[in-house]
Amino acid sequence: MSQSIPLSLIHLPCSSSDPLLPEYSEQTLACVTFIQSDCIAAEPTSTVVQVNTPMIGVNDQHVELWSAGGALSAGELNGVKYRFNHELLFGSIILSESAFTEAPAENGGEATPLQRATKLAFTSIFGLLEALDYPHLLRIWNYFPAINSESYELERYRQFNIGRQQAFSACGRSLTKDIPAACALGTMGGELVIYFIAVHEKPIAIENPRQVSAYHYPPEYGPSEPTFSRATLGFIGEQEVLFISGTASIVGHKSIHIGDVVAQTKETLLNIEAVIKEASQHSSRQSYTLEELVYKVYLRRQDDFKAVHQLLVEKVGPTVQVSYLEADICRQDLLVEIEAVAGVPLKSL
Ligand code: 3EB
Repeated sequence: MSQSIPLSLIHLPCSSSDPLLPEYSEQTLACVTFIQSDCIAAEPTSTVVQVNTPMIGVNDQHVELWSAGGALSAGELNGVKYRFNHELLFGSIILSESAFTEAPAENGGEATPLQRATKLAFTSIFGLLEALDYPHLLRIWNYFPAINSESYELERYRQFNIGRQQAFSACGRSLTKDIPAACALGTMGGELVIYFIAVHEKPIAIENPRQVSAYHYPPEYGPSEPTFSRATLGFIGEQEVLFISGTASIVGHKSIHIGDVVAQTKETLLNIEAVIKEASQHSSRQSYTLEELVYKVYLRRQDDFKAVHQLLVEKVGPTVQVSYLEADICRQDLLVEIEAVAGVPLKSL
């Protein structure tokens, strides 16, 4: 069944005090807000996801509306809230780590609260996807506080990776094949917040020839490898979409240009170019270009905003579509991470 109204994105300015226009809210899969939450009209029918990564730049604060055509249905299963049409499902789960501080019965308290929260989140998501028959995770966004802090003698990002990988294994999913595009960022505080898009049709997972696949990172980056692909090419009816994972200044498996945000951004753009080149080889349309992408840039330090934006304008073009968020990158030595999407029409209201 083909879908005439595609998956699309609306950037709704926060300056507008108007409630969401009804024609948008009916088609709204989710409203993602980056802390400036007072500007959203929290529609009882729409799913609102609040991510505590403040938007940088005073003039273009916006919320992100994901919308799609067709009759949308909504529900909640095992803490996962979702909305879906015939072809895709948008879901989110928010878990408080404080609910996981009791020692687990099965393994003598070995698993940290974050690890167990992560495992439960992913297990609940996979359970929903099985139940509703949207088997393929296309893209998943992961956010939690203090990502670089150490607790229980292990960096929290590494704890997250253990829980994520355990859930993939427990749910019978491959750790290296057909895995989703993703990002994992440190927030300013609050819960573990995860949201995702799942589809019926099997996506094509894309890797970057300049980088070791994250699922093959050597043990120096933690006891469990991160379970994500560099990008996914998804098929939603007639629509082809490209989700590029969070991308950083990593070549091979090493962080490079330590301390130099401009050089890191240049290297990141080279990585994104390599990923879109790979994706284009699997695509039926003309090659993807840097110009057509919609970017989200995560900066460890707000003050780097001007230099990074200047570089993006230079490398991508003056019409670059980009939002900036303050967040901690999952390696202590990285200052910037960039994700992007193509094939999803963006309307800026
Ligand atoms: C990297 O390439 C940088 O753990 O889901 C990027 C995208 C990164 C996704 C994840 C981590 C994740 O390793 C970090």
